[in-house]
Amino acid sequence: MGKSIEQIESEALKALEAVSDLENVELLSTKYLGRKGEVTSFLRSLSKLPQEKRAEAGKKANQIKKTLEAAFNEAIEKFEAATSQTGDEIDVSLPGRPVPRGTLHPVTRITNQICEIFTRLGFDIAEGPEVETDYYNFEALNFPKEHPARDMQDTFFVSDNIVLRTHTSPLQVRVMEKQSPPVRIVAPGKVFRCDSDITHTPMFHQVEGLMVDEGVSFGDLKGILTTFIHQIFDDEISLRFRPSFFPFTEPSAEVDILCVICRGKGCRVCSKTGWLEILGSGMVHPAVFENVNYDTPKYTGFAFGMGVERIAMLKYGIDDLRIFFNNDVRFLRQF
Ligand code: 2NM
Repeated sequence: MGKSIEQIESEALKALEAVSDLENVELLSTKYLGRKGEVTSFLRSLSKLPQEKRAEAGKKANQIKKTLEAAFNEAIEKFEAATSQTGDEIDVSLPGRPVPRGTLHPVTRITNQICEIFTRLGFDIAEGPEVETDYYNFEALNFPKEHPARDMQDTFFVSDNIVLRTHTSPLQVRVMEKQSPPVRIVAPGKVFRCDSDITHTPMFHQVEGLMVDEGVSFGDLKGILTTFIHQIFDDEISLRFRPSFFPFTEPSAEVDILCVICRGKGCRVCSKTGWLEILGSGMVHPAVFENVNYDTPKYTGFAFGMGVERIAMLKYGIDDLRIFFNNDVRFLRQF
């Protein structure tokens, strides 16, 4: 048989009295109380004792273990308090903790890219309220009273006369009220529609554009929009103008690009048509000009509108719209 538990105890307490720093207290603690320490080994060796001696010896040894634990803890606390008081442990040469750097949201990036292209073409950026009156959102834009967009099903009403804007066109009416032609603006921002499924979120982003002057023609519309699409996608991409209808433009045209996924063969993304709808456009309806007291037909103009998320999805190959808005950093960090 080796040392008795009493011997171990007195040795440990004597050694503890002799140490003068935290590091050595911890070494000692390991020597006696660690997994292979002397006290621990002693306790383990008790299983070899005959049954009748085991209980008493175990009780004694456990008491001593507790006493030693308390003594070591007290010593650790004493040295810890001492070091934190002197401040010796602060290493001023350590580099600071890095602050994680964020990235622009993909919708912000694409909005900026779109606006930059139009800025280079001579357009100004216009911004304005997200809560609008019925007049600016619908009436001034030639939406008849019975138009489906003016239904509770499609528009968020704040009150009878106040809505969350369903497009950024009301801003263009506000600009035209204040400024005579020539006008060349793009209006980026949030818009709201009462709609929610895989391809629709109740809030999304639009960029709309407007150009008004003497002699602005459908040819100008085609030229500006063709240049824009070539710059935002690529110079080689094929596009087409397809007749359409909007209350605020006449004639109206939808602009499609050849499907970036299947190059026109037909696939799931383009619903087997080979084409992807990118934006709506048209020559501003004379009724809109009359509402802002523009001299029609002296002045003519074109307007267009596009969904930013849709363009971001096509550019980045994203197939679920909702991923833009659930704030998963694993998605957002990729941009
Ligand atoms: C579109 C499509 C066609 C548009 C019209 C106007 C305004 F104010 F001049 F009347 N702003 N935006 C317009 C025209 C928007 O979005 C699909």
